[in-house]
Amino acid sequence: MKEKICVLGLGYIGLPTAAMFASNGYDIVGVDVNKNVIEALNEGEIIIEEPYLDVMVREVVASGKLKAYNKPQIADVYIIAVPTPINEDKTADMSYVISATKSIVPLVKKGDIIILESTSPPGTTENIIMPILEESKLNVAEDLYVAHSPERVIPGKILFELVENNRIVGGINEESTKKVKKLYQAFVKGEIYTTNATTAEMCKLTENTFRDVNIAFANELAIICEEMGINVWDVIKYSNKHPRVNIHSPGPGVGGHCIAVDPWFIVEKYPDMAKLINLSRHTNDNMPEYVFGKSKRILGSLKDKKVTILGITYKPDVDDMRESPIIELISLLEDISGITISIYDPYVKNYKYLEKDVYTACKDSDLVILGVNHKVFNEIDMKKLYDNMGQANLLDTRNFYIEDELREIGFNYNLLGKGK
Ligand code: SAJ
Repeated sequence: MKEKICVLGLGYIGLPTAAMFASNGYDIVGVDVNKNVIEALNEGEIIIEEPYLDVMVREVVASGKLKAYNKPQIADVYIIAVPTPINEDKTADMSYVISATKSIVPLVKKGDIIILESTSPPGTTENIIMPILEESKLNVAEDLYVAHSPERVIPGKILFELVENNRIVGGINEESTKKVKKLYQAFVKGEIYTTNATTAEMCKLTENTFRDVNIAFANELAIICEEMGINVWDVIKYSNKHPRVNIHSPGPGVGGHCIAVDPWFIVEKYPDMAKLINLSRHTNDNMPEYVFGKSKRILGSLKDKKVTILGITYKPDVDDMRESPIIELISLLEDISGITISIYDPYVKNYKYLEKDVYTACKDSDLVILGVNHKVFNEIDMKKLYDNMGQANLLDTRNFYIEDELREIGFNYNLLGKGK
């Protein structure tokens, strides 16, 4: 008999996980506090965009394997996949994890499995989840199996990566780790590595912090190379020919709900020790401001100018705008008096300044900023775009264009990380 699973939180991680277990024959109850999510799901619909997820959800809802509710239902396994957003003061907001855990206290029974999937500060499983579960009057360490098993999937490839990626499971004891590993083996084809709960929590944070620190290094190089009058993209390209060097790419900042957030969870716990991590976060957070400054330098002044932005999502080829650094850039531009802002992003359906057509967006523009390198931007007729602009200034923050081609058309081409 397969266990019945209750998944709390039907967002970017909870929903694909629920659908994946359901399509492997498990009975799943999905729980969310958002009425729209539940109503849509019970009709077989989803309200987030993720390739193939709609098809999978439609199938498992139609077959009765996945049902959504607004409150947890009795089950054998509870997977907590609620958000852990960041507070104003850069500490983790654990209120959703706490209330989700509290909501299952009246339901848990001896032998149940409780898994925290939400990315959380180190110590959460032992210091937050376990004490709440104690309120059930069960002996948590003996009667329940509790573990942290972080997801590592990348938006846009979630279903593929859920199956193929290696996974970590960290239990509060060996029995918990074993049980949870066995459960995920239902669909995970990658290796499942086992450890303790706090190590698993720290691994998840470390992976994203690794990216953040490396991106900060690339961004710092970009600023230095610009000052030096050379091209950072060449420096990185040639340095990466060394067999043991792999420098990341600079850009207008780091977005998304992981890399820009997770390092803070380490800083929060060890503020005096996490110096490099803290500095890297600040370096990356400062990039929209740097791009803003470069835009000002290109035009002399942004006052009364028209600026067009191509791409506002946090990374290419997705519709996801969470923590997008381009949104921060837009808010800096908005403070300039008399400025006109227009945006073209075929992935985004609803946002201010959005134009449906790229040439209209660039009409009479003084500066085009490439914010995100969506592949579809290759289809833009750059000559036509040039003809539409007022002054043909272009700022490429992603090393997307071929400089010589744009210069030949007549553009004043500027590249983030390249000095004059
Ligand atoms: N970026 C750069 N330079 C780079 C690489 C990325 O500026 O060299 C920027 C991107 O433009 C973007 C941001 O960083 O704004 C993050 O993008 P990403 O595609 O690298 O990562 P995410 O946030 O979509 O997903 C990450 C992944 N983590 C790692 O690669 C270590 C994913 O595997 C995690 O599951 C996910 O975070 C998560 O949920 O934690």
